[in-house]
Amino acid sequence: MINKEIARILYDISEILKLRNVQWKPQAYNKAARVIEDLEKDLKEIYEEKGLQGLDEIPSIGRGIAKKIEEYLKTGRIKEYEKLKKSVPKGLVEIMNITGIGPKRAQLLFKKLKIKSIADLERAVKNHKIEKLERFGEKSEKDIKEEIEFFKKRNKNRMLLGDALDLAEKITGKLKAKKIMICGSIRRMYETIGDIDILAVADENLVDDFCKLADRVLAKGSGKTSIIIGDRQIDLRVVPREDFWSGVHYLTGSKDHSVELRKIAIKKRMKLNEYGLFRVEKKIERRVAGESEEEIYRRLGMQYIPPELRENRGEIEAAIKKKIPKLINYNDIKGDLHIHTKYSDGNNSILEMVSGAKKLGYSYVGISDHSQTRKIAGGLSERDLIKEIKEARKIKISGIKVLIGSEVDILGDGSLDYSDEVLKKLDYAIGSIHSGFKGDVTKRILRAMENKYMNILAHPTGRMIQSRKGYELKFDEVLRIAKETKTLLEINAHPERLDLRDEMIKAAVENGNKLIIGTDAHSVDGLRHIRLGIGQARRGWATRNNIVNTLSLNKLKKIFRK
Ligand code: DGT
Ligand code: CA
Ligand code: CA
Ligand code: ZN
Repeated sequence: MINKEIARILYDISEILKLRNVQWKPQAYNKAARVIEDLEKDLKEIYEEKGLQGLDEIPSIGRGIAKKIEEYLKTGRIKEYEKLKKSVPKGLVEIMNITGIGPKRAQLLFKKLKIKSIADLERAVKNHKIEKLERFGEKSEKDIKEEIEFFKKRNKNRMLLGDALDLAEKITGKLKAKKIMICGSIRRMYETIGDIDILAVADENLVDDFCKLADRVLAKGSGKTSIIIGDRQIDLRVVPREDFWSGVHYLTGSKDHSVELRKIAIKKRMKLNEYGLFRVEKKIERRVAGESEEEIYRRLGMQYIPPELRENRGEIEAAIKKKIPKLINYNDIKGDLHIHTKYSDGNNSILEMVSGAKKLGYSYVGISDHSQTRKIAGGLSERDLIKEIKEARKIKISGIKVLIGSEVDILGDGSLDYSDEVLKKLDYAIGSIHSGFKGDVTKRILRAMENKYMNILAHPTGRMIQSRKGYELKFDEVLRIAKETKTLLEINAHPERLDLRDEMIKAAVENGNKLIIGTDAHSVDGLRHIRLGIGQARRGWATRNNIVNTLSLNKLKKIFRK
């Protein structure tokens, strides 16, 4: 998790530099932070293997930032960062966590109202000081109030699913066990994770090896061992072989799901616990299931329920009626169409991204860089887009077809950020809302979907799991018009987005909308997050039929024609 720590510092540096009106550098730090976040390999490992050179070779990381990373790895701190932190009131960086407050507004609030913490800001809102400020006004004050509430509510102690899954796999990858499984909320692909739960049938040194990975051992025992890595807790439970699957079932939860199953077991004169399903007769218990999870559900008189559905949200009733659909599988995706390259704000070339997609076994891949209005993300002018199209059309790699699309901003009036003349040259267009969250976004989206060149609505709600609530949306309307105009709704698989979220996916599926899963990858490493999107699709009861990028390219192209 050292990557996460370092990325956070680089983000911080970027914010402070922005506050100090430094040009360009903030973007460089921001970009470096993002690359590091996406990186699969540990910076420490890279440094141990190849030294400073190794860090320098990471795309978007220049010598200067590489040296800072080295300093952190060696000393646990970055001097310049410590200095920078002292150069601005600490709270200013803090209040920039509130959506809608950037460096300019933060400075203004500090100058006019001496605001230097979120608490100060809250007080000012309460006393209606903000609405009187020039460049703010009543509406601003109300928005800030809402965003502060959102900021306070979000539980910063939970990890993003993507981070937790990476960490959990890193841990299990280093352990030797007869059987081992990541359970709990990760196995259910829940969007945020409290702690990591691992179940194993032990080999000799398992528990000791596990403890060696720890920064701190909380409890060590033959049954359950808990450790801390970074600021994260990982629980390892060890069970005898015959209890493995009943243990996996118990530890996968959710608790609500298990409690409901237990009630059903009792009605059938049975008992369900972490050791299996037992028939109770004259006080004698006999295990009737526990060899597999399938068996447990079968013996309870219901269909198997995949982990992603185990939230006690109607899945048990459905399983009794044999109404659990065949969910989309993790290997069903044939291509990823939401991909950024160096042309806009990505870190790899078109060729590198295409090769990366091929490695994942895809049969097609689509490039979708940002459009001209989105300048801070390196959005392409029409001329540059045409250049990109030309370059992409030249790429020929056997076994994978390259499509060229664009992630086009939906402008304030609902029009798209490129002329039809240019849109016509693309294989497909993704429409996105990136600004103007406070206006009537529904109206903009509806109008954009009427445009026959817009095939996909990206990250439909605009939320970021731990930092942004997203815009207000009349989702029913969006579903209706999307269906009517044959616009696909995206399940954005970026670890911070997961947008649409599970419940909305379910609503879309029930309404008969077509969906597409895209990673929004900004680097080759980012492509692997597709599984997070598939997990959300499964949590939303989606089958292969609901997700268009399970189709062959020919069939997909037919869907693109509006
Ligand atoms: P988290 O860690 O907050 O993201 O969520 P979980 O679901 O991983 O919850 P956690 O770590 O507290 O517990 C792991 C699993 O253990 C949980 O999914 C189901 C099971 N479990 C925990 N407490 C109970 C309980 O009181 N009753 C039952 N039946 N199962 C429990
Ligand atoms: Ca857990
Ligand atoms: Ca736990
Ligand atoms: Zn994107």
